[in-house]
Amino acid sequence: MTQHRLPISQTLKSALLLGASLLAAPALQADTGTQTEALYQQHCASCHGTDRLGGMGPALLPENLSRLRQTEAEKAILDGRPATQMPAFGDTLSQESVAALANFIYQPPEVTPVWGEQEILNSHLLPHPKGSLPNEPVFEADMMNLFLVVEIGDHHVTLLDGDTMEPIHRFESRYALHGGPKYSPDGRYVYFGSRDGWITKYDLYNLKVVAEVRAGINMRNIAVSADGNYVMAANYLPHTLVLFDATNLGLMDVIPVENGTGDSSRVSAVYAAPPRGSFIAALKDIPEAWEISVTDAKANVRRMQTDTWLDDFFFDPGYDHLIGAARDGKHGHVINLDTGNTVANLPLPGMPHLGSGITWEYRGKRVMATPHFRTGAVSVIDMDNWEVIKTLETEGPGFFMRSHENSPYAWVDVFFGPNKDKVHIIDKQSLEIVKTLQPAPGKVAAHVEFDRHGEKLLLSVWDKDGAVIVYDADTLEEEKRIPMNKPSGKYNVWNKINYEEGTSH
Ligand code: DHE
Repeated sequence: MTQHRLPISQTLKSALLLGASLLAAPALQADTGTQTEALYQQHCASCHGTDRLGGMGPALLPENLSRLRQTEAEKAILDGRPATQMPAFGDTLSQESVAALANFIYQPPEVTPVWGEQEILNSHLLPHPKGSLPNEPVFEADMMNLFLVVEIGDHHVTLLDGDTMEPIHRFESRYALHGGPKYSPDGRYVYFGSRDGWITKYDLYNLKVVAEVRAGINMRNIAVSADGNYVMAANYLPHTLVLFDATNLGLMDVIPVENGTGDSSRVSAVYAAPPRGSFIAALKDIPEAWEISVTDAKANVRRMQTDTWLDDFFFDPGYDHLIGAARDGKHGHVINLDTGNTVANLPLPGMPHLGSGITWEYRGKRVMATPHFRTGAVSVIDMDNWEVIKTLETEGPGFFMRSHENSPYAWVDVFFGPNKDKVHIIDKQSLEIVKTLQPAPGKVAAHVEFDRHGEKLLLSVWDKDGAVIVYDADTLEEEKRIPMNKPSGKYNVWNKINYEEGTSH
């Protein structure tokens, strides 16, 4: 079932504007910059904004389009986008005009766009304020064993019953969700973040979007505080962290991200640090890590200077240390979060993807494991002395790693290269690969999430004509395939709200 977030009047207005633009005077040929801009204003601005910052459609700025090839953008203009309101312009515009338009949207605007307090406040949508919807779920299921599956192929989310592995509901999301959705501590609400800066709060009891706000123009991810009171957004554009009250997504604070001498930085990501009652932010352009706490409705920043630029964080279970990947792609730095000092420097030569690391008990001690973006390897690290105890060779660089406390196995995909359709299964005690699956030859197989009990797991076939595959976690046998449109991440309510050791947080 598709659900539209915009108030009807706004949707109608946009549709009328779009209709008017399509009926406008004969299409211009775009042979100068001015003509292309005029074409943009005529055909695109009603949905994507006169300033390209987005509206009903996504923002069309180079930062936001970095993941879409220009030829794909041309195709979208020519053919439209199925399951969205993007129409086909193939009959209206010449091939040259389409190419000129596609080129235009990849150029930076003359004036750097602004997204400050006023823009954030103006974007706020509150269709169902707290307390206005019933407190009982509208369907029957173990509410702790629900999964959300993000389908990036057509920007939808599917809600799955984790006992029956049957879809319960499917709804439209904002364009290009990225990073894990974050649940409220009781599991009733979930917060999604889109690359375009939208935060959506969704009520899983009532299957409705209850609040939305746009935190930035190009956002990385969001985090929800352990007490469930706050949501924080990390932006690339502008260089800000933004704090909201989690109840209705009301704006609380905009934090400019800069060092003592006024150099500003993109924020790579923000994470909740539950035992510390704080947020931790990774900064892309200045060698600092930030710890942010909230007092009297304001964010307070504690700066930790780091030896180098650190990205992509992982934390030990007590949140005493953070492990960050150095920009050189060859090291992991371990920072003591109380002192801010670097306590270890790990050789991790293949650009580790620490964000997808997991931990488990191995011979009486805790280890963490991470795949690498550039090398076909999984590093296993002793978390007592921060030494790499094993480097497992895989059939190519991986993206995501997963396990569950109740499972003897860890799963890692081979996301890049000729073996992108393979997934390795690692025995957590022998530290050996015991099985390699190739569920859909030629198609990327990636990202696993277990059910709350660790008995079954879901794996994505990352394709428009894809599926989520259900496996038995012990026998490793396939049980069924649920067709989906480029399913990416899967997120189990219980595992997330209990900070299960085998999954991301
Ligand atoms: Fe992600 C999580 C960074 C590209 C899919 N990704 C994250 C997180 C970070 C991150 C910091 C953790 C935040 C969180 O969950 O709150 N990702 C980056 C990058 O820097 C990188 C390499 C480049 C970029 O342009 O952003 C990148 N990521 C991708 C993709 O290409 C993926 C495969 C497809 C997509 O949707 O863009 C992708 N990233 C994901 C997913 C998660 C994620 C599915 C959540 C994983 C989870 O299980 O929690």
